[in-house]
Amino acid sequence: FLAKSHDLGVVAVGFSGGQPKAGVDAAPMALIEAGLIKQLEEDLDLNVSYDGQVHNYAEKIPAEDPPYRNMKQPRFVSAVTQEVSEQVYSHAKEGKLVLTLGGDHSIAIGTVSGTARAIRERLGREMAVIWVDAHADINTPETSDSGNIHGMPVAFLTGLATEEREDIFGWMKDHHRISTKKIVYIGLRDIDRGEKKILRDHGIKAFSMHDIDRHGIGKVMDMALGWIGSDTPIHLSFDVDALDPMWAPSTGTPVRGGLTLREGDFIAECVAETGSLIALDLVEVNPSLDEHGASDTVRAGCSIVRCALGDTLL
Ligand code: 6HN
Ligand code: MN
Ligand code: MN
Ligand code: MN
Repeated sequence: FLAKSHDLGVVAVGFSGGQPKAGVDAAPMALIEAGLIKQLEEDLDLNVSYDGQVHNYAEKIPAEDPPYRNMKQPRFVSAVTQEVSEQVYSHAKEGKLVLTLGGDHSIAIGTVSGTARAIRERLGREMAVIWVDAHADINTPETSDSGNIHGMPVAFLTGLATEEREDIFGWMKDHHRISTKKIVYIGLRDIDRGEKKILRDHGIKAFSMHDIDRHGIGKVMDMALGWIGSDTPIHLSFDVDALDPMWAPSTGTPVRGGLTLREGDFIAECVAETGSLIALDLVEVNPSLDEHGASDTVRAGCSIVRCALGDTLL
C-alpha cells in the first residue's frame, strides 16, 4: 500500500488540549531526544521526512472556547485536529508511512481522518484501525462524563458523533471516516457505561485484558488480524496507557492490570509482519507525570515505534 516501504513521514504534535493535564505536549521532544528518529534512520534504514518542528499549534488557540455539547475546549481541539489531518494526509497521499508522535489521544481525530482520506483517494479502499488502549475512547459528547475530547475520537471517526458547526468538527466529512466494522481494540480494561452500550450495539470488535488472559496475546493477535483480513491497509493507534503502569507510569489516565512491555512490543511486531501498516500514532506519554518513571515510559514508547516499523529481535 506504500509507494516505497522505506519512506516515513513524521508529524510531531505537542498538544494537550484534549484533556486537562499539562505535559503530554512535551512527549514528542522527549521521544526525539531519546534518539527515536536517529534510530529509525540508522538502525531501521528508513528515509525519514520530518520538518524538525514540534508543532504546538499556539496560533490556533481561540479567543474564547466555552464548552459545547459538554465538550471541553472544542474549538481548539477541532482546529488542531483539522490541521493534523491535513499534515498526515499530505504524507499519506504520497504513499509514505506516517508516524505521528502525540500529544493526547484527541489528535487521532486528525491522524485517522487524514489517512482514511488518503487511502480512499490513492487506492479506492477503506482502511482498518487497530486501537491499542486501556480505554475505548468512543464516548459521544453526550455519553462522556469528563467532557475530555481524548475520550471521544473514535465516536467522531466512525460517525457515531457528528456536528454541523464547521469550527467544532463540522469539517469532518464522510471521506474522513471509517466504519465501526473496521476498528479493532486491544488491551481494554476501563470502559465507561455508555461506551459499553455503544460497543455492544454496534458489534464492535474488542479484545479486552480478559481476552488476553484467556487466550494469550499470540492468539488474540491472530484473531484481531483475522477480523481485519489480509490485504487491508492498517492504521495502528497506540495509547501508551495500554501498557501496565509498571512499564509506563507517566501517562494521564493510568489503569492497573495492563499489557506487559513484551506484549506491547509483540502487538507492534505482529502488525509490522503483515506488511500492511500505513500509519502509526504513539500518544499519551506525559513525561511530567510520575517523573522518576518518565524515562521508562519514553523508552517503552520508542520501543513500540521501532517494533511497529519493522525492528525484529533476530
Ligand atoms: N485516553 N473514558 C474516560 C473519559 O474521560 O472519557 C477516559 C478517557 C481516556 C482517554 O486515554 O486516550
Ligand atoms: Mn486513548
Ligand atoms: Mn487510554
Ligand atoms: Mn473510567
